[in-house]
Order: sequence, then structure tokens, then C-alpha cells
Amino acid sequence: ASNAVPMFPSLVADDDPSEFAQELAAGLRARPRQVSPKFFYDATGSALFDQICELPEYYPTRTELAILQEHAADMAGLIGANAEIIEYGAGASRKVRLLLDALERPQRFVPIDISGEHLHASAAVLRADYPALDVRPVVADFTRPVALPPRLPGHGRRVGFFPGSSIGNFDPAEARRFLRLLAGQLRGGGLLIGTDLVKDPLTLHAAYNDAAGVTAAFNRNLLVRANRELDAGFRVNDFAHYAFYNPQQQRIEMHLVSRCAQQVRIADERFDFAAGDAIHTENSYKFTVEGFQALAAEVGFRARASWFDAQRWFCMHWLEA
Ligand code: AVJ
Repeated sequence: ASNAVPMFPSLVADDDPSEFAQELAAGLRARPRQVSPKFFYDATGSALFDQICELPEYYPTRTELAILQEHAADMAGLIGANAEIIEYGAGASRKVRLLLDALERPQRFVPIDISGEHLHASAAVLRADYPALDVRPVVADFTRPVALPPRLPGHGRRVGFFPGSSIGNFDPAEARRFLRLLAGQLRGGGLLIGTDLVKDPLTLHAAYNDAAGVTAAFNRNLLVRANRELDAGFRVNDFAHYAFYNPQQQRIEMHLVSRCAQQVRIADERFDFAAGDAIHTENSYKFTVEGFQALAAEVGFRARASWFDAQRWFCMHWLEA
């Protein structure tokens, strides 16, 4: 992390505890109070997110996997042979493997992630499983311009891969800015991107209010992390997990609402909560197919194909750059 206070705080978290302290303090000073969801993903938060992906109510992960399983051959056909795949924020490699397995002679795989440890470990496993693939992890914040390894003669198209509806965490202006960056990076190639779709609000509500309470634990883990790393003193169990669908903005909002008056301290600054005071911790935007295609077109992509599950709950788009 740099010393300067960035004009646009990044959408990807560094491991630097002072970044967390500064952004958390700024977010608690603000009204409404807010914290970026990028801080959910410490080791505990990442494990909780993996658990969320297995929940019966949380359909996006299994639905997108099913779309990839069913249509990877189609996707590979549109992408063509000898492709170079750039993954933005490399998570579990399960999804990209479905794509790699379908592609004709994929040349290179460039996973970009801020967490070097995680990235190099999964790169080693991929190298072992795909000996012909040039695996080139880049440790970086993928929401910022990054230098990619130069392309070699014989390389096919450069294709971005951004699954999971991670784009849903960006507000519309941030999404536009990020997609514009990708359109530039992927010029001549394209982007395969997963988007969760607008649907029955009760289905959306249930996905973020699971019966087992895993999403609640994931949300509260932000405070657990602040207590551990910053000694903030949140009374974690006195915060309610409150998640709901906002149909006007077409997004799930997650909040943490204090049930009692309490005070916390971050870097020697005191923050007061009255009973009922809330911290806004996440937005998860949902899209219509037409709405997302229009957004993509605004920044220079051409929507060429889209694939769905039978219920039309999730969509994978192929956008040419
Ligand atoms: C990782 C941002 C796609 O918005 O569904 C899951 C995160 N938050 N449950 C999502 C999340 C609560 C997830 N994304």
C-alpha cells in the first residue's frame, strides 16, 4: 500500500493492517457508516465465503458452475485456439478449469490477485495439472492498471475471466470504470463474465439470509477481524446481520445494526453507536441481461453471446473487446 490517501480507495484489500484501520475509521466517521466488503476476506472470512457457496440458499456458485459445465464447449468455440486467459481475482480454480479443459490448446493463464501466497500455491497446482500451459501469476490489485506479460507470436486471443458476479460488489460508476479498464486491456479479445440476475426478491433474500447463519457470521467477521487486528472493542454479538433486497437499486444490501449503545476505538479515535445505528458492509448488484449489455457497450464491449441456467437465475456473458 502507498502512503498517500488514494482518491479512489481500491476495491481490492491489501494485507496491510493500516489500510484496514484507515478505511474502517473513515467509514465509521462517514454518514451513513460504511465499510468496503473487500475487508471480509481474511482467512476466516474466506473460509466462511467457501461455506456460503455450499449453502442450499446460495444458488450463484452452483448455478454458474452448471452453466460452465453445460456451455464451456460453446464458449471455447467463440474464443478460439491458443488463447491467453486472464483471471481477475483468482479464487478456487474450479471454474477456470472447466474453461481450460474445453479450450483448444490454451497457451497461457495469468491469474491476478493481491494475495501472493494464495496465488502462487494455486498456480503450482495448475502447472502440475496443465503442463503445456504457461501459468504466470501476477501479484497485483486487479482493479488498477497492471503490466501483463508480453504476448508471444502464435498466441490467440487475450480473454478475461471474471466469474462469480464479483462485478456486483461495484457500484455502477465503479463497474463502468473497471470494465473500461478491462476493455482496454483485452482489446482484440474479450471477456467472459458472470452476472447474477434480477429475480424474485424472496429468492434473493434467502440467499443472503441462510438458515444456518453462515452469511451472518461472514458479515460479523468484519468486526471480529477489527477486534483482532485493531483491538477495536466491538461487541460483536450485539450487532444484528441485516440483509435485504433493494428493488429500486437492484441490489442486496448488507448491514450490521447495533442492538445497544456501544463505543469502539480505532487508532485512538473513538466511535459511538446508539442502539439501532448501522454499518453498511456490502452491496451485491443484480442485473438484467439487457442492462448489463448496455453497461458493457458504454465502455466499448460488444455483447456477442450469453448463457443461462434453466431458471434464468444467472448469466455468463461473452463480450468482445
Ligand atoms: C463474492 C460479491 C459475489 O455478492 O453474492 C455472498 C459475496 N456476500 N454472501 C455476493 C457474498 C454475502 C458475493 N460476491
